[in-house]
Amino acid sequence: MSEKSIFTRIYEGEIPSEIIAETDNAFAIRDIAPKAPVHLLVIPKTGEYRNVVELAAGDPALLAEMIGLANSLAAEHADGDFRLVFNTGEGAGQTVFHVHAHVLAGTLTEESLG
Ligand code: DGP
Repeated sequence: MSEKSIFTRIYEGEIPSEIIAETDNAFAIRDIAPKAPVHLLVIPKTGEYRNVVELAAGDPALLAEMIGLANSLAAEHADGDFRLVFNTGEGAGQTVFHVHAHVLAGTLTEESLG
């Protein structure tokens, strides 16, 4: 069995981080290194999908649930507009291989796109 991801450890309470919202199958935290005024992560509660391509093929309803949660968060924490980023693969900057969406809102900078 593969090791638990950092996000599973956060969801299970092993690593402290405030869960700011959740749905049946996904939860949200603040990114530890924000790249925009609002920078949240929307994460499935289980880590079986490594990236968004695997998630879209394996459980499209969960992907839709994550997008719905991102939309609610953007309405609550910003003016409702948001950018959704799924880094996919090391070459694209993915560091945690438990699929997650970056929800970026507020005034975006060049850095927030990188
Ligand atoms: P990515 O590069 O797409 O795999 O993004 C992983 C993000 O996870 C990165 O922006 C930083 C964030 N992150 C990593 N460890 C922690 C943590 O322990 N707590 C929180 N809140 N965020 C974390």
